[in-house]
Amino acid sequence: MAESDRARPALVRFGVAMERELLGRFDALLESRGFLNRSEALRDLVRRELDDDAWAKGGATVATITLVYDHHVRELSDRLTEIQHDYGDDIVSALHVHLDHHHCLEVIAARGEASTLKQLADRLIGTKGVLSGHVAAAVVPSAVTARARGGHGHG
Ligand code: NI
Repeated sequence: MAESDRARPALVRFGVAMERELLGRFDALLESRGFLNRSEALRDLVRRELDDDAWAKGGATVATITLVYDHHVRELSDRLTEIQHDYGDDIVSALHVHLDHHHCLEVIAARGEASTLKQLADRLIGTKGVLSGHVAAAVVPSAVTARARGGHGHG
């Protein structure tokens, strides 16, 4: 038995009734997105809904915040750094890429309460001069967001 098979949680089957026309549109969507089957596509949809729900309600989440900005805008880099220092306990890591002479890309990884991470994201993305901002959040088991951060090995 392969390692991945052993780690996979048990699946429960259930029937879904759907209008034929709706199902046809769903099938077309999952084909265009490269899903292997309806179950895989449904699981993906459900996970995304749960992520959005936790993000909306303030549950424990991990999130990446992506920013693109022009570092020549006066004091913008300083302001973004200052905001990140206010959330030092929640930010796990930050990646900074100098895209060209003007533009910087920053990807910030954070974990904690969704309400706190949302506030952080809103402040960063809302800072004047930020050209593009995006948040991707995911629900994780509570152990992952706990303050005691042991980490784990891969392989
Ligand atoms: Ni830069």
